[in-house]
Amino acid sequence: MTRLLLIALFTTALIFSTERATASIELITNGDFETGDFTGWANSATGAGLEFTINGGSFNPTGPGGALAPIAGQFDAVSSQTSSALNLVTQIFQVPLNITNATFSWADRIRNFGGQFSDPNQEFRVLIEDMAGGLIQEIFSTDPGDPLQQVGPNNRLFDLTTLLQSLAGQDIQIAFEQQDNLLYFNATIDNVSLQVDVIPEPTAALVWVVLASCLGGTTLRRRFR
Ligand SMILES: [Ca+2]
Ligand SMILES: [Ca+2]
Repeated sequence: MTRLLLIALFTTALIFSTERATASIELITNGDFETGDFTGWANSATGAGLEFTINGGSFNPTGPGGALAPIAGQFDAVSSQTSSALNLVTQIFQVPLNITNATFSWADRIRNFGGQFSDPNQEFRVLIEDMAGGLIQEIFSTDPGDPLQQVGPNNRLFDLTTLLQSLAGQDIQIAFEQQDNLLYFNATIDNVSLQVDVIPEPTAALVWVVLASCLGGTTLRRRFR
């Protein structure tokens, strides 16, 4: 009877661990901006930046851009300015332990009325940064020669598994930055997602506890024989 119970416990633990091994976590809050505001994000600007603005389809940025429907759902976020500027939205998160897969994705529109892209003064870029704003890795950026009007929406997807594994347990941030000093530049973002698969910490511990119980039970039975 005891043996059956132990086998049942161990089997349950194995099944439990297998199921939990595929746990998937979304690290970004309000990545689709469907709250209608910047909940979860920090939104700021320097110079003549007007920050990113929530767009429900009628936001008409300064310059020739004009209003566009949201990329997805009811809202997206659009950068604008009256002159040389840096507009940025950032979000902080803690990198989980035991990541087996990490996929970073978003959708954007890029509208550059400055005649050219130039790094970094007329550029849209997406960065992984430390908490002080120091660059850890550039994930994406426009480059000189790119098409000036990329209304898309452009769906971007990057595998960050190796990068995030190297940052396990740390607080870091993602940053969407639009900088300009040539002429008007509108960057639009939506559907920001950082999906990670992790092996939850308790799983391994649970298996070991049940294993120890099994071994302990066997030893006790042997002593009573
Ligand atoms: Ca949206
Ligand atoms: Ca660049």
